Amino acid sequence: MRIFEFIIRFFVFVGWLSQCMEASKKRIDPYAENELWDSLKESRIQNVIEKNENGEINTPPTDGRPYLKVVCISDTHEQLDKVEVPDGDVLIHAGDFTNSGKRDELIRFNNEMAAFPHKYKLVVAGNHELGFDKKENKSQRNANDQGQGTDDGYELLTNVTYLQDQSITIEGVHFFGSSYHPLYGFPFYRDRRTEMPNCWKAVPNDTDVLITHTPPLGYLDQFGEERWGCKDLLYTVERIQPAFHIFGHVHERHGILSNNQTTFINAAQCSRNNLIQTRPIVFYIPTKVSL
Ligand SMILES: *[C@@H]1O[C@H](CO)[C@@H](O)[C@H](O)[C@H]1NC(C)=O
Ligand SMILES: *[C@@H]1O[C@H](CO)[C@@H](O)[C@H](O)[C@H]1NC(C)=O
Ligand SMILES: *[C@@H]1O[C@H](CO)[C@@H](O)[C@H](O)[C@H]1NC(C)=O
Ligand SMILES: *[C@@H]1O[C@H](CO)[C@@H](O)[C@H](O)[C@H]1NC(C)=O
Ligand SMILES: [Mn+2]
Repeated sequence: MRIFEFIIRFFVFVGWLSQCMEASKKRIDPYAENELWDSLKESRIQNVIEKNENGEINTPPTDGRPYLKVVCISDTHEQLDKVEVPDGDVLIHAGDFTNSGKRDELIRFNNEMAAFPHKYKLVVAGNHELGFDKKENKSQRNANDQGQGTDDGYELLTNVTYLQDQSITIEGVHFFGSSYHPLYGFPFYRDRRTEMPNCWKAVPNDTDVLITHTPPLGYLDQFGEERWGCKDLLYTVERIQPAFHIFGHVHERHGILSNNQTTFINAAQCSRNNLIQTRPIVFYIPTKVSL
């Protein structure tokens, strides 16, 4: 009897041990730029901006100037139907609308987007849109994701404006969208040291609203003990000073910060375990077209 109990306990122990070892294999980015941020943050402004019950973070111009109402969402992970999307002029999705870029999910997303009343629908891909990155080195893809996704899946997104290193001007307001990020094992991953510094050179200097999947370093980018944000993106935003920078990617950092030049919006809708838990973020921006 005793021996039997011992054997059971032994196997329970072995099971626990192997679980611990599995957890410790969790990939930590050896090039995460936490220490760099520690040295930068002293000289950076980070004011927390609140949203009201309608998700709005500012008000339309009060002097009668025309404006766009822009609604921001990100990281809906195949649950866009569970998000209450306010009406507006522009709807922005900053990536991760699927879990693995499945064809059926892309078609569903396209149809769901078509049903929204917004005149303009701007979409960038996230790291979960497998097959969207023509330059991906697929041998580096995470084991679970090998062979998944839809090559050139963005071609199915016929009811939205898909932006991959591209601009669109809406009533004089310049939008630019891009998907690169430094989280390895996924599409649009680029090496922090050798590739990331070149990734943002295409961002036009006159961008008013920048849309990326990743946050910039230090702004709503902390995942556990790692900072997933990109330092070169931070430098680019600080140089260009767009009025708004929209992103997602780090689910648990949904929120809004301002450095008094740019308003940073992490519009992720999902929780860490991929369930919808937040609401869209809304801002108003004056148009540059005189009537
Ligand atoms: C959405 O896309 C589908 C497939 O391309 C197309 O048949 C449909 O007409 C589009 N819907 C709208 C509202 O544009
Ligand atoms: C793709 O990744 C593999 C594994 O890291 C590497 O050996 C190979 O050189 C890479 N290919 C290219 C074209 O960079
Ligand atoms: C932005 O301005 C800089 C400095 O004038 C210039 O070198 C760069 O080419 C511009 N970038 C773009 C994308 O136009
Ligand atoms: C940034 O803006 C806030 C709120 O308007 C203001 O209190 C603060 O003094 C500003 N900081 C700088 C350095 O301009
Ligand atoms: Mn995501």
